[in-house]
Amino acid sequence: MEHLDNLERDGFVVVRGAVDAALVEELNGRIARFKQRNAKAASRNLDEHGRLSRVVNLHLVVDALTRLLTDNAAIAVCDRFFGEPTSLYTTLYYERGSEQALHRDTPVFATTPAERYMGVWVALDEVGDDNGPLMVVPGSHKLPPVDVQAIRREVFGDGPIDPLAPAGWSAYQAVVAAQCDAVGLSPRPVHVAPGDVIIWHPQLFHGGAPHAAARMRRSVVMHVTPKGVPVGHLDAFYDPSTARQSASWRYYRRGNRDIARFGHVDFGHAYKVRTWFLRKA
Ligand SMILES: O=C(O)CCC(=O)C(=O)O
Repeated sequence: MEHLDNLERDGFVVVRGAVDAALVEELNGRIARFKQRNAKAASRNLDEHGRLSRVVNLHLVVDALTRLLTDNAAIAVCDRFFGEPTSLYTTLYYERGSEQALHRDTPVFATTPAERYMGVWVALDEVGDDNGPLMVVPGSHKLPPVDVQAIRREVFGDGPIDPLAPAGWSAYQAVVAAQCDAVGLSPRPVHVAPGDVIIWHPQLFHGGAPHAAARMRRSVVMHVTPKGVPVGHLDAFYDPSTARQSASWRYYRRGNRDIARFGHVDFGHAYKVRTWFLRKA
């Protein structure tokens, strides 16, 4: 499996054309319809060009998006990495570049056991330097272990750990950034065509480049794990003894895959809408 070897070597792999062009077209059409049918709910999330940003779990109301799990040649790489079938935990949909600073996902995808998570990024548009490509730091998944307990003491002292504390997130990312600098690892953009899929290792340092162009950058990130793996946030990351031992959500089935069931769609972490208030597309 050459893709898996590349993933282990570089911390990410690009699987070209893993999703059929016809499926990409269908999904783009369904999402456009979702926006029309839910104009009011979506409106507060749109930018000046009418583009959605960071919509969490859109697949719960645009069911065809689950085909990015069931009809995606790249998922075989995740199955091999996990050594068991890949399930869907959550998704993130963007119509513009995320412009996120370089980071590792592990503080908010703290699985038990560790490293049972992957990011699967599906391009629904052509992405080049002007429309916010994903940035990756090849080799950053192999940096020496970080002293997470030292960061915990510095940020939280003996106090409680807020699962989403910005300081707990950024202190860890700053240490990884310093490690990259120290050994000369630097970010590079990944240019993709519709249907290409980028998979990243749980420890890959990555982010989103600035998006200057008015054109869209439609993409879906699937956060995948094996079925039943609990996923915690900063509290589980900094104090694994508090982590749940099993997932607290149920799953539903699509094709031969399992998908975590949640009750709402989150628009940019600014507001949430219950799925039954949204018109499906
Ligand atoms: O899509 C992007 O620009 C970055 C996505 C990302 O960093 C993430 O989902 O963790």
